[in-house]
Order: sequence, then structure tokens, then C-alpha cells
Amino acid sequence: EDGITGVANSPRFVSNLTKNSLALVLAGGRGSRLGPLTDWRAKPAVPFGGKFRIIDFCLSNCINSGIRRVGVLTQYKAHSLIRHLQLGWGFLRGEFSEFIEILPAQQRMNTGWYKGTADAIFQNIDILRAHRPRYVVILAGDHIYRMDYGQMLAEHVQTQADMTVACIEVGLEEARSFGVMSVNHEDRVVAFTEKPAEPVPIPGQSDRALASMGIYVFNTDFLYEQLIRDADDPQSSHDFGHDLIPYMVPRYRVIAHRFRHSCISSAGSGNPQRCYWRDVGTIDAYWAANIDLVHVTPDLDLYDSRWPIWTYQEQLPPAKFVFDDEGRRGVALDSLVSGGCIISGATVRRSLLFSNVRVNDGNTLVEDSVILPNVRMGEGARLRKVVVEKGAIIPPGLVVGEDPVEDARRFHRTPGGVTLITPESLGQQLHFVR
Ligand code: ADQ
Ligand code: ADP
Repeated sequence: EDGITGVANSPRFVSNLTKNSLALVLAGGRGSRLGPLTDWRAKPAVPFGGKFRIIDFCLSNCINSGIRRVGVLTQYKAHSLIRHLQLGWGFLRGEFSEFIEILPAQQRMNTGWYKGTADAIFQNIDILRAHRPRYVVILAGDHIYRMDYGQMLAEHVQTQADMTVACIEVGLEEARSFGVMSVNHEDRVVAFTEKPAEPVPIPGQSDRALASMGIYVFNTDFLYEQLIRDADDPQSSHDFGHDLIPYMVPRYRVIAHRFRHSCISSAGSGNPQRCYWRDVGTIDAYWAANIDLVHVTPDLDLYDSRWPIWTYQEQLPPAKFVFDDEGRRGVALDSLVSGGCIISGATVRRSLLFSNVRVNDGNTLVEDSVILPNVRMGEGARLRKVVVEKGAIIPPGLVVGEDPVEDARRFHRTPGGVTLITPESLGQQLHFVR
């Protein structure tokens, strides 16, 4: 009926699948482990990689995979997320049935906020029906990753699955914060437990478990059935990981899509696609994933023109590096420096500067640090291994990263030794700094 025939894995076969898909991005969660970085914005809106926000990675995956009908479900502190989507993601063409729609919690099906991830989708079921996709791809908007959803869709169709869940191997300890599954010889899921206290290891690999990436492909009619059934279940918390997947596993054909395998097999013909997936859910993980980008060959290649990452960016002048009045050089080494930054007579090493950061004067030093937009460094300040929140004005002479006890007293310091400096922790009022 809609041309889903043809040779498996041929570009035409895959593009028919992506064209007949609608992606729904779950972007409403709080992401509380990011602490003060999500006090005022949703996790998908947290800035990442110098000029992006976390959600750009998942949306770019959609565009690059050929899925051009996308809904973004928002709830928690969505202001800057919505503004970002409006400013940066309005380029799709409605005439060609391409769109990114913002779907805030709006009491369509019942009164109340989105209760869980499944309820968030259920509350938009009438909109979903109106778009009539053949497949629905459900994505988490709060991971940094690079993934071709076309491959997952192709596998979903070839294995005649009712639902496919993407998975990745993780260490046993780490597995406790994921949905963990067991599969049979054909990768059919035979057991699934959300955030188990004692994750079941992969047979033959006692220290690894198969974790859900929170990425699902559903046949649309099957999804409707499951959502409606779940909505009527008074015992359910209306969450995919807690409720729907454990219910479906013994009853239907739920297949595990192995993310890493598919990346490797898609390599071929001198066009290797690098696997990348990170949950930047803690400040330590967030700091590490950002700092990794300053390496010569980072795991995530932002410069790969075959898989571009789109975003909204302000029009800003180029970064500038100058001598100061006393003839001291302004330098940045092993660093990413975004537009609008000025480094005058100061030193920046192994750091990532977002837009409009100013680092002035002789003894000022920024090392192993992630500096969000619009930060001003005071004269002679020395920061090591910090994350500085947007708009903070660093007082002259502030030293962070040399005395852990003092850092922990004044600021939020993580188990991994990263200090988070926010305008609030410096006693600065919002209207002065943003
Ligand atoms: P969690 O990481 O605990 O587990 P969850 O809090 O359910 O994820 O959030 C998943 C996504 O949905 C996030 O992008 C979040 O922003 C969004 N979200 C959460 N509540 C929402 C709501 N009420 N409305 C709209 N969006 C909402 C999930 C799975 C696990 C899996 C991990 C992988 O349940 O099985 O292993 O993701 O990270
Ligand atoms: P982003 O840093 O994500 O670009 P904004 O700077 O626009 O976001 O802030 C997101 C929202 O949170 C805005 O509505 C802003 O007014 C509000 N906000 C940010 N920081 C504070 C704060 N410290 N106190 C009160 N509201 C804040």
C-alpha cells in the first residue's frame, strides 16, 4: 500500500520506512542528577559541545536518518527548550509534510501533567492518529548519541517485530540505572526489568548486561492498542520501562536492536560510522563528555560532514585572541572556543568555551573546564576542572580547583572532583547576569 517492499537494506527500502515514520522525542523529564544545571531548564536544553544543546543530537539523528516528521513532548521547565526549537528547528518544509512539532502537556486526554513516558505519548494519541504514520519511533531527548534510525527500522521490519528496543552492553554496576533485558538466540527479548537491584548478566559475560537505550520502534496500531490498555490499568505508573515493556515481553514479539553491532556492520566502503552514545546524566559524565571533545580524535566527531549536527546559533563575531595592555599573550590550547569569545592576555588549556565568554588579563587561567555562554572571568581568576553555568561573573582572583575542601564549602563539588559554579553560588541575581 505504501511501498514497503524491495530489497532489504537497499536505500529505497530504508527510505520508505523512514518516510512512513513519525518520531516522538520525550523531552519532559527533569534529569535531576544534573543538579543546578537543570534548576532552570529541562535536561534536553542543557548546552553541550560549545554551540549545541543536548536535544540537537537526537533531532539531527532524525534528520540525518531521513525521519522528517517529529514531535517533541515537553513538560518540565521547557521555556529555553521551546525557544531553542522555535529559533533553530523551524527549517523543515510543511509543504513536503516535514515538521518538528512541540507537544507540551496540555490535558488532551485527561486532566493532569504527563504522568510517565507512556502517558506522555497517550495524551497525544489523537495527534498521532492524525499524522497516520506506519511506524512510531520513540526517543529520549536527553542523550548525546549518533544513530541511524533507518537501520533499526529495517531490522524491525525484517524481524517482524511488534516492538523493537535499542540496546547497548554496559557494566553490571552501571546497569542498575537502566532497563535490563535478556534475549534468546534470535535477539527476541525474553525478560525485562527496569532498574534492577541485581541486573542479570549476559550469558558468558558475568560483568556485562544488556541495557535499554530508551529508544523504541513500534508498529503504530500495536502502539495504540498498548497505550489504550495501559491507560485503563489502575496498577500502572504509565511508564515504558516500568510497565509497558514488562507487560509486552511475554505476550508479543519484542526484539532487541543491538546498537554497536549495527554501527560496526554499517562501516564498509571507507565510510566508517563511529558508534557514540553517552548518557550525560551526572555533572561528572557531562564534564567528561564535553572535555573529550578537545582531544585530537574525540569519540564524537562534530566535524563529520556526513552526519552534521544542526542547532540554533546566534550570529556572533569570530573568537578573538589578543595580547593585553602589558604585552601578555592570549592563548587557548587543546581547546574549543566558540563565537563571540575574547581571550586577552590570558591562558586557556584543555577547555571548552561556549559563546561570548571573556577571559582577560595576565594571570587569568582556565584549565580542564567547561564554560557555558556569557561568562566573564575576573582578572587573575584561576579555574581548574570546573563547569561554569551560563552568565556567571567570576570575581577577580577567585581560585577554584586547588583546595577541594574550600571548593566543596562554597560550591557544588562532585564525587569526580568537578566544581560547578553558578551565578546563584556567587550570590549573583538573575537579572544582573542574563
Ligand atoms: P530513565 O533514564 O529513568 O529510563 P525516564 O526518566 O523515564 O528515563 O526518561 C526517559 C525520557 O523521557 C527522557 O528523555 C525524559 O526527559 C523523558 N521524560 C520523562 N518523563 C517524562 C514526561 N512525564 N513527559 C515527557 N517526557 C518525559 C529510561 C528507560 C530505561 C532505559 C533508559 C535509558 O525507562 O529502560 O534504560 O531510559 O537511558
Ligand atoms: P538557557 O540557559 O537554557 O538558555 P535561559 O537563560 O533562557 O535558559 O533560562 C531559562 C529559563 O529559566 C528562563 O525562563 C529564565 O528566565 C529562567 N531562569 C534562568 N535562571 C534563573 C534563575 N537563576 N532564577 C530564576 N529564573 C531563572
